[in-house]
Amino acid sequence: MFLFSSLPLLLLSVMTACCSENCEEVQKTCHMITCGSPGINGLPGAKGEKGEPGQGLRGLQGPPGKLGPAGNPGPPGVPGVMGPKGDPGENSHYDGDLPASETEALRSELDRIKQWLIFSLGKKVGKKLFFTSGEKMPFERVKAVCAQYRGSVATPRNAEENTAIQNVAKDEAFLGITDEETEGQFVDLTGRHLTYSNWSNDEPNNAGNEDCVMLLSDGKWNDISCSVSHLAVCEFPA
Ligand code: FUC
Ligand code: CA
Repeated sequence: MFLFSSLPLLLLSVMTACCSENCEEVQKTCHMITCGSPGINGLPGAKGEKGEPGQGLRGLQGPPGKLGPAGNPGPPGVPGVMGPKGDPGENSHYDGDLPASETEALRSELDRIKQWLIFSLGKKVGKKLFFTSGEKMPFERVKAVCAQYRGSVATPRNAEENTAIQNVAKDEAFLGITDEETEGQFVDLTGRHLTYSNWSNDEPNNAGNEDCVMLLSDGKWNDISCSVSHLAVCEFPA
């Protein structure tokens, strides 16, 4: 009795175990046979061709990359325009009066410098200093050079000055004396008549038109052409 009533259940269990895999054919006939173990999987098929790009939305743009290295310095720029004038400095109220002690110190220092110059280069006679640049040039140029240094062409007013110029020059030198204005009337460069002269014998002779005067090596004077070149000797206030 138990065997008969359990038979359908037993059959159903066998069918379920056997038909849990694939095939309908087997399913159809399975209740008639005893099922074996599942087969081994076959080899993978050939790789298919690459598909078309998908239709999905693009992703969001990523964050900016890291800052790159600094570039090389550029060429210098053009100079800027000049700025406006600055404010007056702290000494703008200086009234020009140095303390007496400083004035005296400056005067003393200037005197020392003058003494060095006279000692090494020039001669001092009374209130005059005589210097030479050591260059020879025509008379017009001598006048220009002496004026450039705020002096004038050496013009002896007495024997002592004449000797001083002779010692500074040690060569033939122009004097600040001419008769360019009136032939035979020798004057200084301010136009004043001479109160001292030291002409060599038979001079001035205006040989071939001579309007300038040179100091000879012996200290005597000779009238000569203004266009020849002689040593420039200048005089300055001491
Ligand atoms: C004498 C001078 C002239 C010139 C000539 C060579 O006649 O008077 O100035 O130096 O010599
Ligand atoms: Ca002469």
